[in-house]
Amino acid sequence: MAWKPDLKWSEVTPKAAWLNRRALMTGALAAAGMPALARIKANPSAFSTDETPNTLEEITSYNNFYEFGWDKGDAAALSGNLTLDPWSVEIGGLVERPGTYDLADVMKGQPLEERIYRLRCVEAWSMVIPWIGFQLSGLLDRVGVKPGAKHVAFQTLLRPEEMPGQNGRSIDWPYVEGLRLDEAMHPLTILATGLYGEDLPRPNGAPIRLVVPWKYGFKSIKSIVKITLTEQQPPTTWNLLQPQEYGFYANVNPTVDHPRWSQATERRIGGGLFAGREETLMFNGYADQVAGLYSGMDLRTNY
Ligand SMILES: Nc1nc2c(c(=O)[nH]1)N[C@H]1C(S)=C(S)[C@@H](COP(=O)(O)O)O[C@H]1N2
Ligand SMILES: [Mo]
Repeated sequence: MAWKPDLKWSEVTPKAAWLNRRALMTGALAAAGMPALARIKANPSAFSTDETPNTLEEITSYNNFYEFGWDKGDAAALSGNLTLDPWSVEIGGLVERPGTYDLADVMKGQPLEERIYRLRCVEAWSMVIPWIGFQLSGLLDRVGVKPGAKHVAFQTLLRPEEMPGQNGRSIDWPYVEGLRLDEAMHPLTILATGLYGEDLPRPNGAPIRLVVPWKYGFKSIKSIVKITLTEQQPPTTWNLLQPQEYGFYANVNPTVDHPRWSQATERRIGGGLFAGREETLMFNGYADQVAGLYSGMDLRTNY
């Protein structure tokens, strides 16, 4: 996959499509009864892919967000009432400065960048999303990681009154995820607070979510309220649910199939009915950056 420095989504997208998207976006926001949001100032990044991003419509209407239901359209249909303000994140465990930080404080001093990343769901579909966010490492450095910490645990908001899917019992809520500390500190790992130059839409995990582009999408936990530095590997929702199918690592790997389907290829959302499937790339195309994190590990057993 090609890497080009300093690309913005407006530069990799044909102008007409860009203008259409802007119109559509404003329309979509108005339809949802939301005021047009202020543009976020974010710097371009050398980590961005030059692939054409999916449309805002695609990115906000085809979602996995089980807190709102099991269908791809449930988050778009049912997340409109989720209260985003006030929002705070409890940061604790093995850190020097534990506490409950409100969202503005979490973001304080962290340089916002646009990161156009590939997203590969374990269900074998994919998108390209122009996130806005900052490196998780910046936040971890600020709160101060204590020497014994080896992992980072994340937790999504638990609020069944506003998240109807949480009234179902098939998942043990809240949704939890985790990373090894070196994965969390990797420059590709971001906390996203926006996309397409605006605040993060609710279906995508507003107001703040993790994005780890070389792992299957389920690792990129949405609507985070708690971050805990731990020594032990933390429990993770899909691993708890189906340990034979979903591991802790969940690195995108075309050579290790899911027990029920192949992971060798993927369907790009928006590619059209007759678009062919694309080859899935090792570490979702980020092998040059992250393969070293797993040297000496058997990726077949550590799936
Ligand atoms: N809290 C929470 N985070 C979640 C999920 C979820 O259901 N709940 N779904 C995951 C899955 S399976 C995927 S593929 C991505 C989808 O992110 P997107 O909707 O922004 O494309 O979010 C991940 N994060
Ligand atoms: Mo997913």
